[in-house]
Amino acid sequence: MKNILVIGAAGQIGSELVPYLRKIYGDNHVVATYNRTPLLENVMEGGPSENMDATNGDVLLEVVKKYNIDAIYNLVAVLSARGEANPTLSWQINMDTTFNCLEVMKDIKGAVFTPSSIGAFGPGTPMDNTPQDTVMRPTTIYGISKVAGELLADYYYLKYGVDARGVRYPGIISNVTMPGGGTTDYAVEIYYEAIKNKKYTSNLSAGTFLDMMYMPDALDAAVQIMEADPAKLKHRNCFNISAMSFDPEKIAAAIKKHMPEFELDYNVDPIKQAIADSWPNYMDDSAAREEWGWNPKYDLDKMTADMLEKVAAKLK
Ligand code: VAH
Repeated sequence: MKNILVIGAAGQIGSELVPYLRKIYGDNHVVATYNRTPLLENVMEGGPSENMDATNGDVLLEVVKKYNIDAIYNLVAVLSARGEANPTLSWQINMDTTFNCLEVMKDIKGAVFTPSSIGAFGPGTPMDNTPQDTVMRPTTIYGISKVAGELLADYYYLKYGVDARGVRYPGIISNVTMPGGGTTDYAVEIYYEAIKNKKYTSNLSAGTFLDMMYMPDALDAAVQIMEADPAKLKHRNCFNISAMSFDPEKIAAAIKKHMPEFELDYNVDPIKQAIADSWPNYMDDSAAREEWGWNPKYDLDKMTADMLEKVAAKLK
Protein backbone atom coordinates (compact mmCIF):
# COMPACT_ATOMS: atom_id res chain seq x y z
CA MET A 1 0.00 0.00 0.00
CA LYS A 2 1.30 3.43 -0.95
CA ASN A 3 2.14 6.06 1.65
CA ILE A 4 1.59 9.38 -0.08
CA LEU A 5 2.81 12.85 0.88
CA VAL A 6 0.97 15.81 -0.65
CA ILE A 7 2.99 19.01 -0.36
CA GLY A 8 1.08 22.22 -1.08
CA ALA A 9 -2.10 20.61 0.30
CA ALA A 10 -3.64 24.01 1.16
CA GLY A 11 -3.69 25.16 -2.47
CA GLN A 12 -6.41 25.03 -5.13
CA ILE A 13 -5.54 21.50 -6.32
CA GLY A 14 -4.13 20.16 -3.04
CA SER A 15 -7.24 21.02 -1.03
CA GLU A 16 -9.28 18.67 -3.21
CA LEU A 17 -6.61 16.11 -4.12
CA VAL A 18 -5.98 15.07 -0.50
CA PRO A 19 -9.58 13.93 0.21
CA TYR A 20 -9.68 12.33 -3.26
CA LEU A 21 -6.51 10.33 -2.57
CA ARG A 22 -7.65 9.41 0.95
CA LYS A 23 -10.81 7.84 -0.50
CA ILE A 24 -8.66 5.66 -2.77
CA TYR A 25 -5.64 4.80 -0.59
CA GLY A 26 -7.02 5.23 2.95
CA ASP A 27 -7.07 8.26 5.24
CA ASN A 28 -3.93 7.30 7.13
CA HIS A 29 -1.95 6.66 3.95
CA VAL A 30 -2.16 10.26 2.71
CA VAL A 31 -0.23 12.95 4.61
CA ALA A 32 -1.13 16.59 3.88
CA THR A 33 1.54 19.24 4.36
CA TYR A 34 1.18 23.01 4.46
CA ASN A 35 3.42 25.96 5.20
CA ARG A 36 1.89 29.42 5.76
CA THR A 37 -1.65 28.85 4.44
CA PRO A 38 -3.66 26.60 6.81
CA LEU A 39 -5.32 23.43 5.53
CA LEU A 40 -9.08 23.28 5.04
CA GLU A 41 -10.78 21.82 8.12
CA ASN A 42 -11.83 18.62 6.34
CA VAL A 43 -8.23 18.07 5.13
CA MET A 44 -6.75 18.77 8.58
CA GLU A 45 -9.25 16.49 10.33
CA GLY A 46 -9.42 13.78 7.65
CA GLY A 47 -5.97 12.31 8.20
CA PRO A 48 -2.31 13.01 9.10
CA SER A 49 -0.82 16.44 8.37
CA GLU A 50 2.44 18.30 8.90
CA ASN A 51 3.27 22.00 8.95
CA MET A 52 6.56 22.19 7.05
CA ASP A 53 8.56 24.17 4.51
CA ALA A 54 9.25 21.88 1.55
CA THR A 55 12.06 24.16 0.34
CA ASN A 56 14.04 22.71 3.28
CA GLY A 57 15.30 19.32 2.10
CA ASP A 58 16.26 18.09 5.59
CA VAL A 59 12.78 18.82 6.93
CA LEU A 60 11.19 17.07 3.95
CA LEU A 61 13.40 14.00 4.46
CA GLU A 62 12.41 13.84 8.15
CA VAL A 63 8.70 13.80 7.24
CA VAL A 64 9.27 11.21 4.48
CA LYS A 65 11.00 8.92 7.00
CA LYS A 66 8.42 9.58 9.76
CA TYR A 67 5.56 8.34 7.56
CA ASN A 68 7.51 5.85 5.41
CA ILE A 69 6.52 7.83 2.29
CA ASP A 70 7.02 6.20 -1.11
CA ALA A 71 5.09 8.66 -3.31
CA ILE A 72 4.99 12.48 -3.33
CA TYR A 73 2.50 14.78 -5.02
CA ASN A 74 4.36 18.07 -5.34
CA LEU A 75 1.73 20.80 -5.65
CA VAL A 76 3.82 23.70 -4.38
CA ALA A 77 4.11 26.52 -6.91
CA VAL A 78 4.03 30.29 -7.12
CA LEU A 79 1.71 30.72 -10.10
CA SER A 80 2.29 32.75 -13.26
CA ALA A 81 1.04 36.27 -12.50
CA ARG A 82 2.22 36.31 -8.87
CA GLY A 83 5.59 34.96 -9.99
CA GLU A 84 6.17 37.98 -12.23
CA ALA A 85 5.87 40.23 -9.18
CA ASN A 86 8.68 38.34 -7.40
CA PRO A 87 10.63 36.18 -9.86
CA THR A 88 13.48 35.34 -7.43
CA LEU A 89 11.13 33.99 -4.76
CA SER A 90 9.06 32.16 -7.38
CA TRP A 91 12.13 30.42 -8.83
CA GLN A 92 13.42 29.50 -5.38
CA ILE A 93 10.12 28.04 -4.14
CA ASN A 94 9.19 26.24 -7.35
CA MET A 95 12.62 24.75 -7.99
CA ASP A 96 13.76 23.97 -4.43
CA THR A 97 10.59 21.97 -3.69
CA THR A 98 10.84 20.06 -6.97
CA PHE A 99 14.54 19.29 -6.45
CA ASN A 100 13.95 18.22 -2.81
CA CYS A 101 11.05 15.90 -3.75
CA LEU A 102 13.13 14.14 -6.38
CA GLU A 103 16.17 13.90 -4.08
CA VAL A 104 14.32 12.32 -1.13
CA MET A 105 12.76 9.70 -3.41
CA LYS A 106 16.11 8.85 -5.06
CA ASP A 107 17.33 6.15 -2.62
CA ILE A 108 14.04 4.23 -2.52
CA LYS A 109 13.21 4.85 -6.22
CA GLY A 110 9.93 6.31 -5.05
CA ALA A 111 7.30 8.10 -7.12
CA VAL A 112 7.00 11.87 -7.66
CA PHE A 113 4.11 13.70 -9.36
CA THR A 114 5.05 17.27 -10.29
CA PRO A 115 2.49 19.06 -12.48
CA SER A 116 3.66 21.29 -15.26
CA SER A 117 1.40 23.69 -17.11
CA ILE A 118 0.40 25.27 -20.39
CA GLY A 119 2.58 28.00 -18.94
CA ALA A 120 5.61 25.88 -19.91
CA PHE A 121 5.02 26.95 -23.52
CA GLY A 122 5.82 30.38 -24.95
CA PRO A 123 6.12 32.45 -28.15
CA GLY A 124 7.43 30.34 -31.02
CA THR A 125 5.43 27.32 -29.87
CA PRO A 126 2.61 26.32 -32.30
CA MET A 127 -0.42 27.94 -30.60
CA ASP A 128 -3.09 25.64 -32.07
CA ASN A 129 -3.01 21.90 -31.43
CA THR A 130 0.26 22.42 -29.55
CA PRO A 131 2.32 19.22 -29.95
CA GLN A 132 3.44 17.04 -27.02
CA ASP A 133 7.07 17.51 -28.12
CA THR A 134 7.80 21.02 -29.38
CA VAL A 135 9.61 24.32 -28.81
CA MET A 136 9.41 25.37 -25.16
CA ARG A 137 10.72 28.89 -24.51
CA PRO A 138 8.32 30.38 -21.94
CA THR A 139 8.63 34.07 -21.09
CA THR A 140 7.46 33.90 -17.44
CA ILE A 141 9.53 32.76 -14.47
CA TYR A 142 6.68 30.35 -13.67
CA GLY A 143 6.92 28.81 -17.15
CA ILE A 144 10.72 28.64 -16.98
CA SER A 145 10.48 26.87 -13.59
CA LYS A 146 7.94 24.44 -15.07
CA VAL A 147 10.17 23.55 -18.05
CA ALA A 148 13.15 23.17 -15.70
CA GLY A 149 11.01 21.00 -13.42
CA GLU A 150 10.04 18.76 -16.35
CA LEU A 151 13.69 18.32 -17.32
CA LEU A 152 14.77 17.67 -13.71
CA ALA A 153 12.05 15.05 -13.24
CA ASP A 154 13.04 13.22 -16.44
CA TYR A 155 16.71 13.40 -15.32
CA TYR A 156 15.92 11.75 -11.97
CA TYR A 157 13.93 9.05 -13.76
CA LEU A 158 16.68 8.31 -16.28
CA LYS A 159 19.69 8.60 -13.90
CA TYR A 160 18.28 7.34 -10.57
CA GLY A 161 15.09 5.43 -11.43
CA VAL A 162 12.77 7.81 -9.58
CA ASP A 163 9.26 7.10 -10.85
CA ALA A 164 8.72 10.73 -11.87
CA ARG A 165 5.61 11.60 -13.88
CA GLY A 166 3.55 14.68 -14.55
CA VAL A 167 0.96 16.45 -16.65
CA ARG A 168 0.83 19.91 -18.21
CA TYR A 169 -2.34 21.23 -16.57
CA PRO A 170 -4.43 23.90 -18.28
CA GLY A 171 -6.27 26.50 -16.25
CA ILE A 172 -8.21 24.63 -13.56
CA ILE A 173 -11.69 25.67 -12.51
CA SER A 174 -12.97 24.62 -9.08
CA ASN A 175 -15.41 25.65 -6.36
CA VAL A 176 -13.76 24.61 -3.08
CA THR A 177 -10.92 27.12 -2.75
CA MET A 178 -10.23 30.28 -4.75
CA PRO A 179 -7.08 30.15 -6.94
CA GLY A 180 -4.45 32.81 -6.29
CA GLY A 181 -1.98 34.56 -8.51
CA GLY A 182 -2.86 32.76 -11.74
CA THR A 183 -3.55 34.14 -15.20
CA THR A 184 -6.56 31.83 -15.59
CA ASP A 185 -8.15 32.84 -12.27
CA TYR A 186 -10.82 34.82 -14.18
CA ALA A 187 -12.47 31.54 -15.19
CA VAL A 188 -13.21 30.80 -11.52
CA GLU A 189 -14.05 34.35 -10.43
CA ILE A 190 -16.64 34.74 -13.21
CA TYR A 191 -18.92 32.10 -11.65
CA TYR A 192 -18.82 33.74 -8.21
CA GLU A 193 -19.53 37.18 -9.69
CA ALA A 194 -22.33 35.76 -11.83
CA ILE A 195 -24.07 34.42 -8.73
CA LYS A 196 -23.33 37.50 -6.58
CA ASN A 197 -23.80 40.35 -9.09
CA LYS A 198 -25.04 38.86 -12.39
CA LYS A 199 -22.07 40.53 -14.10
CA TYR A 200 -18.30 40.22 -14.40
CA THR A 201 -15.43 42.37 -15.60
CA SER A 202 -12.85 40.18 -17.32
CA ASN A 203 -9.16 41.01 -17.04
CA LEU A 204 -8.42 39.00 -20.21
CA SER A 205 -9.71 40.23 -23.57
CA ALA A 206 -12.29 38.61 -25.83
CA GLY A 207 -10.62 36.11 -28.15
CA THR A 208 -8.08 34.99 -25.52
CA PHE A 209 -8.52 31.25 -25.93
CA LEU A 210 -6.82 29.03 -23.31
CA ASP A 211 -6.95 25.34 -22.43
CA MET A 212 -9.10 24.77 -19.34
CA MET A 213 -10.26 21.86 -17.17
CA TYR A 214 -12.73 21.22 -14.35
CA MET A 215 -11.22 20.03 -11.06
CA PRO A 216 -12.81 16.53 -11.08
CA ASP A 217 -10.95 15.78 -14.33
CA ALA A 218 -7.74 17.28 -12.95
CA LEU A 219 -7.96 14.96 -9.92
CA ASP A 220 -8.62 11.92 -12.13
CA ALA A 221 -5.57 12.80 -14.23
CA ALA A 222 -3.31 13.07 -11.17
CA VAL A 223 -4.17 9.50 -10.12
CA GLN A 224 -4.47 7.93 -13.57
CA ILE A 225 -0.99 9.05 -14.66
CA MET A 226 0.60 7.71 -11.44
CA GLU A 227 -1.26 4.38 -11.67
CA ALA A 228 -0.52 3.94 -15.39
CA ASP A 229 1.45 0.92 -16.59
CA PRO A 230 5.03 2.26 -16.88
CA ALA A 231 5.70 -0.08 -19.81
CA LYS A 232 3.18 1.90 -21.88
CA LEU A 233 4.66 5.33 -21.14
CA LYS A 234 6.72 6.86 -23.95
CA HIS A 235 6.66 10.20 -22.13
CA ARG A 236 6.78 11.09 -18.43
CA ASN A 237 7.37 14.77 -17.79
CA CYS A 238 5.06 16.04 -18.80
CA PHE A 239 1.91 15.05 -20.73
CA ASN A 240 -0.26 17.66 -22.45
CA ILE A 241 -3.80 17.28 -21.10
CA SER A 242 -6.88 19.39 -21.68
CA ALA A 243 -10.67 19.15 -21.61
CA MET A 244 -11.80 22.35 -23.32
CA SER A 245 -10.59 25.65 -24.74
CA PHE A 246 -12.56 28.87 -24.35
CA ASP A 247 -12.27 32.64 -24.17
CA PRO A 248 -14.22 35.01 -21.86
CA GLU A 249 -17.01 35.36 -24.47
CA LYS A 250 -17.62 31.60 -24.59
CA ILE A 251 -17.72 31.07 -20.83
CA ALA A 252 -20.07 34.06 -20.53
CA ALA A 253 -22.34 32.51 -23.20
CA ALA A 254 -22.40 29.23 -21.25
CA ILE A 255 -23.41 31.13 -18.09
CA LYS A 256 -26.13 33.04 -20.02
CA LYS A 257 -27.79 29.72 -20.87
CA HIS A 258 -28.63 29.58 -17.14
CA MET A 259 -28.75 33.32 -16.39
CA PRO A 260 -29.83 35.30 -19.51
CA GLU A 261 -29.41 38.55 -17.56
CA PHE A 262 -25.68 37.93 -16.95
CA GLU A 263 -23.44 40.70 -18.38
CA LEU A 264 -19.72 40.60 -19.23
CA ASP A 265 -17.48 43.60 -19.77
CA TYR A 266 -13.69 44.08 -19.89
CA ASN A 267 -10.89 45.81 -18.03
CA VAL A 268 -7.83 44.08 -19.44
CA ASP A 269 -4.84 43.55 -17.13
CA PRO A 270 -1.83 44.08 -19.44
CA ILE A 271 0.43 41.79 -17.41
CA LYS A 272 -2.01 38.87 -17.37
CA GLN A 273 -2.95 39.52 -21.01
CA ALA A 274 0.70 39.37 -22.11
CA ILE A 275 1.13 36.08 -20.22
CA ALA A 276 -2.05 34.59 -21.70
CA ASP A 277 -1.04 35.70 -25.21
CA SER A 278 2.21 33.71 -24.84
CA TRP A 279 0.34 30.48 -24.06
CA PRO A 280 -1.30 28.02 -26.49
CA ASN A 281 -4.92 28.33 -27.61
CA TYR A 282 -5.34 24.57 -27.32
CA MET A 283 -2.98 21.60 -26.95
CA ASP A 284 -2.80 18.21 -28.65
CA ASP A 285 -3.30 15.74 -25.79
CA SER A 286 -3.30 12.57 -27.94
CA ALA A 287 -0.15 11.20 -26.25
CA ALA A 288 -1.93 11.15 -22.84
CA ARG A 289 -5.00 9.54 -24.41
CA GLU A 290 -2.93 6.84 -26.12
CA GLU A 291 -0.35 6.11 -23.38
CA TRP A 292 -2.55 6.12 -20.23
CA GLY A 293 -6.18 6.52 -21.28
CA TRP A 294 -6.74 10.23 -20.55
CA ASN A 295 -10.42 10.94 -21.15
CA PRO A 296 -11.95 14.06 -19.51
CA LYS A 297 -15.63 13.96 -18.48
CA TYR A 298 -16.48 17.69 -18.28
CA ASP A 299 -16.97 20.11 -21.16
CA LEU A 300 -17.82 23.82 -20.77
CA ASP A 301 -21.60 23.34 -20.48
CA LYS A 302 -21.41 20.45 -18.02
CA MET A 303 -18.83 22.33 -15.89
CA THR A 304 -20.89 25.55 -15.96
CA ALA A 305 -24.06 23.81 -14.75
CA ASP A 306 -22.15 22.21 -11.86
CA MET A 307 -20.17 25.35 -10.96
CA LEU A 308 -23.27 27.59 -10.85
CA GLU A 309 -25.09 25.05 -8.68
CA LYS A 310 -22.16 24.54 -6.26
CA VAL A 311 -21.20 28.24 -6.01
CA ALA A 312 -24.83 29.28 -5.46
CA ALA A 313 -25.11 26.75 -2.62
CA LYS A 314 -21.80 27.95 -1.15
CA LEU A 315 -22.81 31.65 -1.21
CA LYS A 316 -26.25 31.07 0.31
C1 VAH B 1 -1.84 30.09 -13.72
N1 VAH B 1 -3.70 28.65 -13.00
O1 VAH B 1 -2.69 30.77 -14.28
C2 VAH B 1 -2.26 28.68 -13.26
C3 VAH B 1 -1.97 27.69 -14.33
C4 VAH B 1 -2.27 27.13 -16.72
C5 VAH B 1 -2.43 28.15 -15.69
O2 VAH B 1 -0.66 27.33 -14.38
O3 VAH B 1 -0.70 30.45 -13.51
